[in-house]
Amino acid sequence: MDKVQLVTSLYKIGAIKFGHFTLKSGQTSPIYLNLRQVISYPDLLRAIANLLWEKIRSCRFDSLCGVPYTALPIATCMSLQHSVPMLIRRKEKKAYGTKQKIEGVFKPGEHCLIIEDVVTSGGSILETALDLAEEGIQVMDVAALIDREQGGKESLHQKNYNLHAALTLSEVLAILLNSAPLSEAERLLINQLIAERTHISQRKSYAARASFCKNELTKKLWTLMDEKRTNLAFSADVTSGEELLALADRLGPEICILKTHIDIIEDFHPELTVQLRRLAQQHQFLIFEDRKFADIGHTVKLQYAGGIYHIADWADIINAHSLPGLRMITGLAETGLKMKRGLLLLAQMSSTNNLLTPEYTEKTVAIAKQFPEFVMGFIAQKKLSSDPQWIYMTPGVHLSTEGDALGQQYVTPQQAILENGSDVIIVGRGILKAKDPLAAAKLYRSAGWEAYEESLKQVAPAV
Ligand code: 5IU
Repeated sequence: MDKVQLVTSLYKIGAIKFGHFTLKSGQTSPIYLNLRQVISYPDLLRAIANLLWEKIRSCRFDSLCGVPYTALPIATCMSLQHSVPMLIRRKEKKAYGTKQKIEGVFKPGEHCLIIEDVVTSGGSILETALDLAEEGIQVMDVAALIDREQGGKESLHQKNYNLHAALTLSEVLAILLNSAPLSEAERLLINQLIAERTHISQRKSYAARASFCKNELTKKLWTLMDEKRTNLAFSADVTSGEELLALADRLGPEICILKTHIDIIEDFHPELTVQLRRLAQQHQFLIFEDRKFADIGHTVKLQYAGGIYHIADWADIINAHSLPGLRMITGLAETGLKMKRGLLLLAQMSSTNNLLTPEYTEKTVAIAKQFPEFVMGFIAQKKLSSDPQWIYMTPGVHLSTEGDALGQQYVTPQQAILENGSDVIIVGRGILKAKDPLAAAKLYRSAGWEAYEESLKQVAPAV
């Protein structure tokens, strides 16, 4: 059963209704989604379980936990079909016996995927995640059938939970309008709701973002991305200068940024950086030296401007860990501002078991706010704040999300840009190890750009 058949069936059984309703969150709404009775329609229940499974099949988890009550049968269905163990969270405190809130067999540290039917504010999901966390069970992903697009996804994101919704309410409305046997009054109401929703675009275009930032280089980058129609940064982790130049020349027309690790070049010579700058000018991309500074202000200043690499002379963008604190940034900014450069702070990493906790990430965002003239934004796995001045660049992007043997974890361009709200995808081996790196770069470029264009169509309504 596809989404259209499912949504029209849900309408026919009265699981989607129009009128005047008060939701669990206290908000009122002209649309009511009540999936409790799907247990009376096994085909629908199975279709929902299948749709959800499709959304989360690349996620990593050891068990499933449905948010009580409506999602419990959905979770059960997925558990049975895919032989994944299930946990149940008690909603009411047990007055006798063990008093435990989580039923089922689990090991502390295991990953549990939460299943929900409809997400409004995300409150019930957060409660479930909290109870699981008390038992040492980690939650990274949440699967839901319908996202009402009322801020639930954002509040879950803030707590580092990824919401994978099979349908948004906007999609449900569009499907109903096209395919359901609606009454005239319902048709009018849905048209009105869609009209209200479409002029509040959630995402600003790259061109529009240029007017929000205080760092001049970020402005230039937004404009470059918009005009060149690319949000692809190529991570050229090669060890020969000649190969680096050849790649920069060949892939230059496809990318907005060339990311280098200059210290892995075995035959480094200052002429290499002169050539790189010439190619950056010719093909219109910025150079990002992925140096990850992480020392006291005095030392990073020397590392940035001096040594054998003279990074400040040729790299438009550098990055730094926020670990050493504010004054390290002052050390970098002294040189960087003079040269009209930009800094990205490392707010999150893509590697498994890294030590960058949500609290560290939050503090990193707070540090950035103190240096808006120099900090461009973040290296992160997802958008971290609604402030449009920051740019987000995501490494660990690959069309196959398999990861590598040394802890790299991948997301797809679609996940990075559309689901996680990032702005730039950083791709290394996905391009470098391809038989034809140019063809691969074109593929990543169009995947990244399509995801961006799709994200502009997403709307932030309050229905
Ligand atoms: N990189 C990451 N993850 C991070 C950070 C940087 O992969 O969290 I911070 C770098 C490492 C490498 C590139 O230079 O991005 C990714 O390369 P692959 O696409 O080949 O995995």
